[in-house]
Amino acid sequence: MRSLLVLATIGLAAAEDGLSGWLRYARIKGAHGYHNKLPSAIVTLNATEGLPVYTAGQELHQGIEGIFGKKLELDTGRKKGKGKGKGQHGDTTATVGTVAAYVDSNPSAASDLPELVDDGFYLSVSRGNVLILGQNERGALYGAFHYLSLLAQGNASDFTLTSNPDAPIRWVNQWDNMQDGGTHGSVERGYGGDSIFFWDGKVRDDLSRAGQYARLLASIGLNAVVANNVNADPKILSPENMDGLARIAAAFRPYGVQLGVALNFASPRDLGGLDTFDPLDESVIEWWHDTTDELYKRIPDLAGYLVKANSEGQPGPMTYNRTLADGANLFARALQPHGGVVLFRAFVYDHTSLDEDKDWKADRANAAVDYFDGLDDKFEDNVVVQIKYGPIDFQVREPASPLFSRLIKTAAAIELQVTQEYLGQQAHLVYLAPMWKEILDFDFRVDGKPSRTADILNGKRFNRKLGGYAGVVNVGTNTTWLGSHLAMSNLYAYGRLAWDPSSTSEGLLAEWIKMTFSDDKRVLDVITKLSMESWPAYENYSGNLGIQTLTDILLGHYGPNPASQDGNPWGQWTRADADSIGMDRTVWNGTGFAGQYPPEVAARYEKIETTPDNLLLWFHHVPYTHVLKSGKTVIQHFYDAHYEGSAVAQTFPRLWKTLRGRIDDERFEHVLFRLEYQAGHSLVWRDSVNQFYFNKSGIADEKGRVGNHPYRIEAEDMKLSGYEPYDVHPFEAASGFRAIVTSDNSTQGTASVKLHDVKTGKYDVAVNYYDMALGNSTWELYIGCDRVGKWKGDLEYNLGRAPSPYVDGQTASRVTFRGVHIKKGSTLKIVGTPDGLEPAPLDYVSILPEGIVD
Ligand code: GCW
Repeated sequence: MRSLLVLATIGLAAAEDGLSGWLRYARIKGAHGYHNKLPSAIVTLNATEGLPVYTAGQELHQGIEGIFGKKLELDTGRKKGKGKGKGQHGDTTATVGTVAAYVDSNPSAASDLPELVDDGFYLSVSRGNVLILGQNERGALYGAFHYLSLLAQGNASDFTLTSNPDAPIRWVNQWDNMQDGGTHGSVERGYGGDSIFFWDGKVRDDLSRAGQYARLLASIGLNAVVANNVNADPKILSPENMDGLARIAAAFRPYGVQLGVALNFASPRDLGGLDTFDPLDESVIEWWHDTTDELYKRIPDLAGYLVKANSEGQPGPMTYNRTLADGANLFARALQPHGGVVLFRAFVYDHTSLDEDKDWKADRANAAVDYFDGLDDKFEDNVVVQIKYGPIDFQVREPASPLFSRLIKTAAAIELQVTQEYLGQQAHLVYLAPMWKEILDFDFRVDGKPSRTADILNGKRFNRKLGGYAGVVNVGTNTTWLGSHLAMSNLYAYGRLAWDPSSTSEGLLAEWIKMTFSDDKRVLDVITKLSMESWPAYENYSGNLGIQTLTDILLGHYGPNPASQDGNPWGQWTRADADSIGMDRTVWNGTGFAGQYPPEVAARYEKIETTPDNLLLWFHHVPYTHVLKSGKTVIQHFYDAHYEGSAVAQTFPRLWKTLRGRIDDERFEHVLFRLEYQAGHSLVWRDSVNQFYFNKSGIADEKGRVGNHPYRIEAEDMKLSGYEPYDVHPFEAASGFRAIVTSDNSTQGTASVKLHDVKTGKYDVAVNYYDMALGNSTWELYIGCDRVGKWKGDLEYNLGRAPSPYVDGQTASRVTFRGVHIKKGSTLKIVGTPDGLEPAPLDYVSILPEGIVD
C-alpha cells in the first residue's frame, strides 16, 4: 500500500495508457516554486452541478492539485461574484463564471469587460488572482481549460486575454455504427477500437467514455458531437434509442458539448412505416416535425442534424427528383422552433455510372459544385453545407474544394478527417495540421478579393452568421482513443484550429507535446521533428504531384495499389497508361473542373506552367517524361520521392529511441512499435508504387534503384520445403512479383539459402512477410543453428489499421533483426508455421550491411 502511495505521489515513472490524452495534469518540474503565483481558492459563480461552470471549478481544483500539488479551497455554493478575482479567503482566488453572473454582482465591472461572442472567454491572471469569465457557461469552462493548459506548460505569469472562437460550428463527427459487423465493424474507418457509444444496436449502458471524450473535446473548444455514422441506421430514432441518445447528451452536458444526430433520409419509410420519404410530401414533413419534437423533448439542447443524402447508396431527395435544398430544408424547418441547425453534406456523387473509358470529361471532382449549382439562395438560414476539404475524398493532397467559393449566401463548414482513412490509419504517423493549414489559408480570390477558406467558414468574407468546422474523429474504446498516442496531436490540432485557424502547426504541436508527454527539450524536439516531417514523407511515399493516395480504394484504403484507382466508377482516377498520367481537368481540353474556381484561380490551374508541381497530376494529363518546375521528369520525381519519403520514415524509430527513459515505458514502447512498423511499410509503399510505374512506363530509374535490390534474397528463390511460390496480386506488392506460402494450412514450411556471397560480419536482417487477418502464423529465423528471432502474424490485433484477408500491399510487413552476426557460407533458414487460413506468407529477406536499408 505504502509503495503504491509513493508511486502515485511521484507520478513520474507511472505507466500511462493515454486515456487522459493531454489532460493529464502531471506534476511539472519545480512545481512548488509556483505556489505563490497560484490562487488559493476557487470560486464558481452560480454553478449548478452537471453544467460547465461547475465542471470548470472541478477541473481547476483537480488540475492545480495535479500540476503543482497545491490543494485549493473550492467554493461552489457562491451565488454572487466578488471583486475582481479577490475572494474572502484572505489571499488569492480564481473566480469562474459567466459574464452575466459576474456583472450581476459587480455592475460597475461591466464597462471594463471586453466584447465576447458565443462561447468566448475573458481570462485575467494577476499575482495569483484569476478571473475567468465566459460569454456563456461553456465559455467559462473553455477559459478554465485555457488557464490550466498554460499552467501545465509551466506558464503562471500575469496576463489578460480575450479569446473568441473564429466560428460557431466546431463539431465532431463520429462514424459509429449502432451494430458491430458489416463491412466496417463498430466504427466505420475507425482504428481505435469499438464504438464508445453504441453496442448491439443500442446505446451502451456505460457511457463513462462518452463523458471523458467530451472533456477532451471541451478542452480544445469543440462544442458538438454527432455520435452516429452518416451512413445512418434509421433505428437511431426508435423511442428506445432516442432515450439512449438522451443519455449520451447527459454525459456530454457537464462539458458544454452538445449532441447532434445523423439521419437516414428514408427514415419516414423505413422506420416510420410511411410509403414515401419524399421531402415535399405532407406526411413526411409531419413525420420529421414530430420526430424532431420527440427528440427535443428528451434533449432540449440538441445541436441539430447531420445528413448524408444521395451519396454512395444513401437515400436522398433526388430519389424523388427533389433538389438537395428541398432535402436540407425539410430538416431545417423541423429544427427551427428548437434553434437547431442542419449540417447537410456536400459529399454527393454517383459512384455507379462514371466511366473513364467512355467519357474523357467525366469527373467525380465536379460533382459537388454541379449538384449544388443554382441552390445558393434556396437554403433556410439554419442550413450549413458541410464540404470535405477537397473535391474527392480526404486524399494526401487535394486542392481546396471549389464549392467553398460558390456558396455565397449559404453557410459552409469544412469537413476535415482526424481519423487517417487514406493517411496511414494511425499505423503511420502523419501530423495533419500542416495539410489543413494549406487548405484553410488557400485564397479563392472571389471577385478578385482576398477570400481565404478560413474567412469563408467564419462568415466574415460573405457576411454570414453560421459556419465552421466538422472533424471526422472516430475514436474508439482503445485507451489511446485513436489507436496511437501520437495521432492524438491531430485531434488536438483540429480543435484548436477550429477555434483559431491562425494558430501555427508547430505551436499547436508544442502545446500538445508538453501536456501529453513532458516539457523536456529533447522530447519536444524529437516529437516536433517527427511530426512535422511526417505528412511530407507520407505524401512522398504514397502519392506525389497531386495523383492522390495511391492506395487500394476498393478494399481497406490502406496499402499501396495504384491500379485500383482506375477502371471503376468510383472516379478516383489517375488515367495512367504506358506513356502518360494524370487527370486533365482543364476547361479547354479536360473535365472542366478547373473552371469551377473563381477566374484568377481557374486561370492558374488551367495552365501547366502556372499549376504548382504538387497538384500537376490533379489538373493535367502529361507524359511521364514531362519536365517539372523542379527540372525533374514526372517519373523520376516519382522514383526519387518514394525513396526520399521512405528514407525519412527510417529515421523515425531511431529518433524516437533517443527518448527512452524520458517518457514512460508504456507509451514509449507503444509508439516505437508503430514507428518501426511504419518504417517497414513505407518501403512496401516505395517499392510497390515504383515497380508499378516502372512496369507501366518502361522508363528506368536514373539512379538504378528501382527493381534492383542487391541485398535481397527472394523467398521464391530459396530452397523450399513445405512452401511453394505464390503469384501476388497486385503484382507490385511483392518483391520480384512473387511470394511463398505454405503448401497447406497445417504443415510447417521451410525456406533456406546458403549465404555464399555474404562476407562474415554484422548485419541487419530484414524479413518481409504478409500478415493477413485470417490467423496468427509464426515465423522463425535461423542463421546456422542459432535462432535469431521468432515473430507472429498478429498485427491485426496490435495495429488498428483495417484488417485484410489478402496477400497484398495492405498486409505486407517487415521485421528487422539488428546486429546479427553472420558467417560466410552459413545457412539462413525461415520456418513458417501457418495458422488458421494464414499460410505464413514470405516475400524476401534483406541482409543489410550497417547503414543500408533496402
Ligand atoms: O471516405 C469515404 C469513406 C466512407 C465514408 C464516406 C463518407 C461514411 O470511405 O467510409 O462513409 O467517405 O464520407 O460519407
